Amino acid sequence: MKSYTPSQIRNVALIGHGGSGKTTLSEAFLFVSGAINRLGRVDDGNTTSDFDAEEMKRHMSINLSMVPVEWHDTKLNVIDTPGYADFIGEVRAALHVADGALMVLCAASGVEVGSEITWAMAAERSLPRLILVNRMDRENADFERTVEQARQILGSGCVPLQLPIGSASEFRGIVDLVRQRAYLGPQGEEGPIPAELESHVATQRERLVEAAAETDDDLLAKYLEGEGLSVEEVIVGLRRGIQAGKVFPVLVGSGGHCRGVDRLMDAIVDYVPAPTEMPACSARDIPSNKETVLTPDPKGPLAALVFKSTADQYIGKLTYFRVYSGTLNSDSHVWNAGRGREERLGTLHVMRGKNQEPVGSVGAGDIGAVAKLAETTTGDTLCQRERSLVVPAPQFPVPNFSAALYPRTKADLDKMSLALARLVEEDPTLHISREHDTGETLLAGVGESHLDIAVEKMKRKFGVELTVSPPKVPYKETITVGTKAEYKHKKQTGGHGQYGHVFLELEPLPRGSTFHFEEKVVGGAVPRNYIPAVEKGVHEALQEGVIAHYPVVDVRVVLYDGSYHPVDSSDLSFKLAGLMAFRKGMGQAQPALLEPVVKVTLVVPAHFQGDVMSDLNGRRARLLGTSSQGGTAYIEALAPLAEIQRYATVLRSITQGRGSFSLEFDHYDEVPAHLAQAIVAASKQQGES
Ligand SMILES: Nc1nc2c(ncn2[C@@H]2O[C@H](COP(=O)(O)OP(=O)(O)O)[C@@H](O)[C@H]2O)c(=O)[nH]1
Ligand SMILES: [Mg+2]
Repeated sequence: MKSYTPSQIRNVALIGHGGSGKTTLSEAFLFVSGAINRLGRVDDGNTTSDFDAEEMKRHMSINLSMVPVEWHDTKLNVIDTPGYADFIGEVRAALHVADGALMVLCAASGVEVGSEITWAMAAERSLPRLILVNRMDRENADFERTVEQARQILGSGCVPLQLPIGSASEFRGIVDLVRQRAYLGPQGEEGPIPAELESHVATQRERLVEAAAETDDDLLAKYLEGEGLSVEEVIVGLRRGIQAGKVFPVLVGSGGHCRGVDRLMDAIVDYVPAPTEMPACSARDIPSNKETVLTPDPKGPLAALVFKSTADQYIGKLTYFRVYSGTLNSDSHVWNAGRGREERLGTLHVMRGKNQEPVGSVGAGDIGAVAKLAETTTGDTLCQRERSLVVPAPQFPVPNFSAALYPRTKADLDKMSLALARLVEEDPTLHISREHDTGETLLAGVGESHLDIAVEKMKRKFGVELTVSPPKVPYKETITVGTKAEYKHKKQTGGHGQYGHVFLELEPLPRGSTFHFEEKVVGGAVPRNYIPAVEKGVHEALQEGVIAHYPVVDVRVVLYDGSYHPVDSSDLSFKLAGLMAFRKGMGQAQPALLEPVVKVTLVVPAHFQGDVMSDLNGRRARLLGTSSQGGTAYIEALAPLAEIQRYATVLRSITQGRGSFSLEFDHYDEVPAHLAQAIVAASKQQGES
């Protein structure tokens, strides 16, 4: 691949709902630009972008992938992204390093949930956005309807830059409203605008010119005076509007049939800003801890941000980076500023799907990859040791759908933790934790399919087979009234006997106070040296309560009396006496089951608020507060963990994927009696099996 200056580069992410045709479009880019001579199909599992085994199997994108396209004198670093909600982390990463986004809409389905969500993510980063009304060849394709929807939902700045000629099976070509030319047939041959479209073209062009004029006072004055704007002026005006996030030009085409694809690539060149036109990237200078701005100067100080890492069983770890300033060279030493470590780089590559093309260097504004870095992971910055810089990292969604993992065999157990570590390194939206009370290894992800795919990956990539189940709820037990209990441990076998005798007082403590042990023994009824043994025994008893073997919390235990035997007493005897006395006492003290209660913080579109709250009601939740702002409702509630374990799936279905939430442990609370019985029964059954 040729080398390109920063002003010849366009970093553009394809975003949109799953199935809108992004991957097919990226394949069409390669085909039309002459990079490949055979057009792969998603359904045949042979596209450049969906190269991962899981993607090929499922016929959908799961990971972001790089599809660089050389178009005339420009390099388009197209980043194809998945559209399904579970893989939203990949979209985040792609948008973080893109200078513009191309929203792909299906002409038949219009604006869908995935379109809205990814659009909002691009808006959050104030990225310039173009829209493609794609799959225009499909039955029920409707350009006007889709544009109207886009104006309603995505913003009034959506304005057609092109018009389709015909639709569905009659879709023949496109009209470029700026240049007022038609492009027809598979080759996009230039021709006159069909007569029946002329008046429509005129009105739509007026709208476009107006949008262009509104971006600049001089242009607007000229426009209002009735002077026509030149093609150049319209382009300049539109560019300005697009960069300011006020104008979103709408194009049309069919990626599957390669229609309109050449004009679309022209539009990307014309309207997506080059790295040199983007607001300067701010970075932190480590020694001075001050913010500094980076310009995309290949001769500037090096700053390259890692936005994606993959683990491949053959090539090992692969690290994708975008250079914001300076030039990264093959076979060089760089500094990982955040970790304070040196990295040795081997050969740098330009990735196209899974294909690597070795390059000597990757300059400012461009994107590349390098294999086998030892110290660096997603979010890290590579720089020069003498100029330690950190570029802000992408923020990934916090995973809140968990499953417990069980290795199938001993061999799987041995390999499991290393493989999980690599899996998590590849995907920052996966988290591994160990739940202390239940002893389970938990894998948290964005949703159910996300975890399913992670588990399949563990098998395919790392040869580790896992069984997955919903996590056990870490219940606890406590007492609800005070009581006293006595226990005498006495055994007379031949030789040395055993003797330990204690009186304990048990008292409930407020939630969250765990356990207190005190002794108030008078007159040496229990000699000093045996008291630690009694405490140890009580401690042991706390590990498994009398209701269902869950740990016991929130009790105060006072050792207040007892007796001993000068020969037969020992630590062991007193420990056993403490343990048994506690168990006995707990049985008397109206023991209760406690469950974890979490704080749920929700952000949902206001019109779903009622449905969300009534569902929460059914989950024994307690509302803490609600507020709303600009069509968005914010809800805070407390809910038992047991009711909320699969909430990611639930909320998605209630809000059609538009709601989000986070969970945070809050406190333990008593399980209502009618539910406790079922939990005890289940735990007994588990103990027996
Ligand atoms: N008719 C038609 N089908 C298309 C077009 N583009 C993609 N498809 C089909 O739509 C489905 C989803 O396409 P894909 O590229 O995977 O969409 P993505 O999820 O946005 O990447 C596949 O079955 C494609 O063959 C198109 O322009 N026209
Ligand atoms: Mg795709």
